[in-house]
Amino acid sequence: MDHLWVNARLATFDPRVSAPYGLLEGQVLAVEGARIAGLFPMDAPEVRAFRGDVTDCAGKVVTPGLIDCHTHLVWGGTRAADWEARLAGVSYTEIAKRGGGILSSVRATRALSEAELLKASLPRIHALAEEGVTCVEIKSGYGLTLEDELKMLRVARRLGALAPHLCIEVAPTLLAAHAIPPEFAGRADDYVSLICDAIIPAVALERLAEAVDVFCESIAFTPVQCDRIFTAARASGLAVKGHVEQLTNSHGAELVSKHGGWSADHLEYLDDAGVAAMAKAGTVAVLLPGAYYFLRETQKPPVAKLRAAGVPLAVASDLNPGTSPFASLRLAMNMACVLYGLTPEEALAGATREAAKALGRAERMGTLAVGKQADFLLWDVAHPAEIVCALGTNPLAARVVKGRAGDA
Ligand code: DI6
Ligand code: FE
Repeated sequence: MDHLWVNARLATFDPRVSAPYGLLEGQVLAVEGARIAGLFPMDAPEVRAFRGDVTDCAGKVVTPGLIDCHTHLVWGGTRAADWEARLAGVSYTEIAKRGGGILSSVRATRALSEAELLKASLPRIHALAEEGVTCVEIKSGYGLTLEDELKMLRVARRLGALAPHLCIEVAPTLLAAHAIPPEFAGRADDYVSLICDAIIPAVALERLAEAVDVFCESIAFTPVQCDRIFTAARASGLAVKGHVEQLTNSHGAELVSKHGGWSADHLEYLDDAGVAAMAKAGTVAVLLPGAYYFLRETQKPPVAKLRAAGVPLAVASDLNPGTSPFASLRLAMNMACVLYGLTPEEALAGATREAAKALGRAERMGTLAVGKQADFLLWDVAHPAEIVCALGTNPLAARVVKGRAGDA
């Protein structure tokens, strides 16, 4: 042990701790290098005998670092005009069919160099970090050519290498199957072949992504096409996940589960068979209430059924230029409570422990427990639920990543 964080109220989110939030009062968090080495009561002999660095948490609530397990935070351009059109009554689907929506972000993203794209993305990742995000998933999907998808993933990788001053881990995901690019209009299967035969192998070779995502939807890719993509992903050693049942039910969650996917995301139109398949496969449900809110959707994901079936519930921002244009995981957690009926404890678990599962990082992150990476946050709050409800101010007092403290 080389550093003790004393006088802490540890919201561990460790399922072995039965108190709400896994809360342990009056604790010492011991760090050795980049790992959590122990959790002790204040009067433990290990604490009394310790002669190294000590930080007094002064009774602050300490949580695991927040994990935003679903974002599209690298993009060019703006979709403000799309938003105006949607507010005036034009649907997301209609805008997409007119060549707007995702394809308008594709045009703007293709036009930017890697350096310009990095510059455009920096304020977004900074905003997430400032409110406590220590690990963020970033998808490609606004390039839709081999070169432009690789460009987006290289930007994601560079954003993750901005440590030590930013200190955020990036989990990159290939989402080449986000929309059918204009040059493949009417030839979607040919584009799927390009994804399977060229883009996935290139990304795997350069280790530019950990997982492959798809938009399985009436306005995007069919389950048969997504099945081909998942098969290619797994053959290249990549994990799979999917945007499924967001606007309609295509049985995408069953497909993701069949491939042992990390997560099925959105899920507004999920049916009972989808819930059962996810429960059986251990696939995480990633709830994205920001997109539900911005699309003024009225169909909610079947949260009660997912909970009853024991499907892990994660919460993410879905930060993207179209359907969820805000860089705040705290706001997404708040929406998960107000709009979807999660408890604040479930929302926080969804942005820590369950989000880690959705990124294949459950062994290393997501709870305060011995052996986990020492990513944790000190919050100036009297109750953990304040992290989720007290929006507009930032109660984050300190941020520790891999054992190293930075400014909040
Ligand atoms: N569903 C979403 O909510 C995002 N992608 C997706 O497949 C939206 C992306 C966008 O509109 O730019
Ligand atoms: Fe998304």
